[in-house]
Amino acid sequence: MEWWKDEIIYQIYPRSFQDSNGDGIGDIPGIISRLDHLQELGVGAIWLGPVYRSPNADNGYDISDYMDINPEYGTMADMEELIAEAKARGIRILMDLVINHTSTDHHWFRRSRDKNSPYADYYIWAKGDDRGHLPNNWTGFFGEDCWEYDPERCEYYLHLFAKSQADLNYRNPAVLEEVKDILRFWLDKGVAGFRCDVINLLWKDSLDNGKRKLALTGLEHYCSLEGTHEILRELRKVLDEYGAYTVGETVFVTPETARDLCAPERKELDAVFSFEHMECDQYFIKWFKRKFRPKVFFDCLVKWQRELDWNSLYLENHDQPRSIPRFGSREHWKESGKLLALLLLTLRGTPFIYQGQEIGMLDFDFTRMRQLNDVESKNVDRVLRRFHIPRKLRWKIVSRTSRDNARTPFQWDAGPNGGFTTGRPWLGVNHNCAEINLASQEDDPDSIWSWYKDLCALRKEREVLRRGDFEALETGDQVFAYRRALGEERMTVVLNFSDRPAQVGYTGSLVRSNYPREGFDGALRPWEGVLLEDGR
Ligand code: ISL
Ligand code: CA
Repeated sequence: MEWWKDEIIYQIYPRSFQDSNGDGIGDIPGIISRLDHLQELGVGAIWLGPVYRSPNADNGYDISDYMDINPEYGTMADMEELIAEAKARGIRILMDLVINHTSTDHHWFRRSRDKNSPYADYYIWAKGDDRGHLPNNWTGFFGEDCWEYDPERCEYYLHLFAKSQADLNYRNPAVLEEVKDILRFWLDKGVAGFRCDVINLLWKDSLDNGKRKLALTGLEHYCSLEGTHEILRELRKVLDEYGAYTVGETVFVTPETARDLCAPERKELDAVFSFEHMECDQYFIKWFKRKFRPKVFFDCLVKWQRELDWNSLYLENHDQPRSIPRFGSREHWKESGKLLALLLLTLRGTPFIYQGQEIGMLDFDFTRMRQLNDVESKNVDRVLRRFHIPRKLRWKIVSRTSRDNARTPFQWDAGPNGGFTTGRPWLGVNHNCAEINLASQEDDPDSIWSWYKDLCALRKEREVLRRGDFEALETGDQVFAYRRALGEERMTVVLNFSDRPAQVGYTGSLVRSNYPREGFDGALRPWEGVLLEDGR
């Protein structure tokens, strides 16, 4: 039935959505209490960040029990209630499937330390050489090397992410069977599918040295390899028994490699999250920022629209800074927030809205390293310190890219802690919460929130916005224009990504503008976006 071609998906970062018991940590009962918000927005599914048992070295992306709930977030009964309450509102739940690695607290890992245990080969163990060198020269995603010595087993284990996230060994067929059990466990509980964490890294072809690079040396030995495709096809058989949906988080994919992961006939994933449009303001990795150039961004979006028949769409998630200061303008907060919404909700694909995006939340406004929680930020700061980078520059690099930018608690109202908690929040609430919060936008028909609601409803109403073909009309230094077409229906989107006005030649009857206006005469104000209709 391909419901994901008609629905919008909302991403919840559980730790920061809504606290229900005053311990400062968002939780499942908190999410249940806010389901009406999501129903009002008009979303058809939730991608729920990891809520499994976890020591939280990487906020749940380090799982110690896949079939249990982190007590900080609630109980299994709470989780079952969430699934049922969401269903009652027509909202599906997608779980976050983190199977490239487990926490080193997982009982598989603890027992894997013993070479004679049945779990001995669940992870990627290797010996260093005689001179005490690491097994190879690979470097990990969080800026450090990716081998850790285990004194009990007297070997190193591979961790592409944090030290306590040990990579699973998919050469061992037992591991894949375990994963199938995890899938069945959650699908039997009624979840509708999974967002699959770094899913194109599962298969490592060898542990040979990699080509030396500034970052991620070794990538060619584990990124999007045939072994991974085989695993995905195996898992798909289980998923198909339930008609489940999967979107894979896939790093370093091109349209070609993405197609191999999600073209329908290959029976692997239903969609991927590609990163290319998130990389237009950086050199190779995110620590090296460059100026955002709209044209590069537009061309990238167009390329992906053209090359894949269907894919996921997103401008924000829990790993990326907020989109308004990045692709829009703080000075034109409301207009550019609405413009980005218009973009997200009129492209072809499944739109994902990240919590807080619908009210225009901005990057965190911390001033000191110790206010940050993100394991990645801390690692990178440590690495930069090792290279004697001065504190001020370190802070500049880390603060602009820290994943905590988008992880601050949801700003529900202007009360203490933005209505997120009555206690002390686990991560600071942005100081702008008196101005930017849901309550202040709810009764305002001109707010970012009202605009999101309106566009979600419009997309529901107009099939051309969901299923229509995409055709690029213009990718300029400032203006992006494209058309959606289905049968006789035509809709044109014209977006001005600039503080300066623009003049364009597109015509049609005005359906929406993020400024008050009657008809459309081709003159766009700063950060104005219009949706036009013709040929109906
Ligand atoms: O943050 C990143 C890009 O800006 C990446 O390096 C990120 O770590 C990568 O995209 C993988 O992300 C996923 O897996 C990680 C976890 O920390 C992230 O939160 C998750 O989205 C390890 O499980
Ligand atoms: Ca709580």
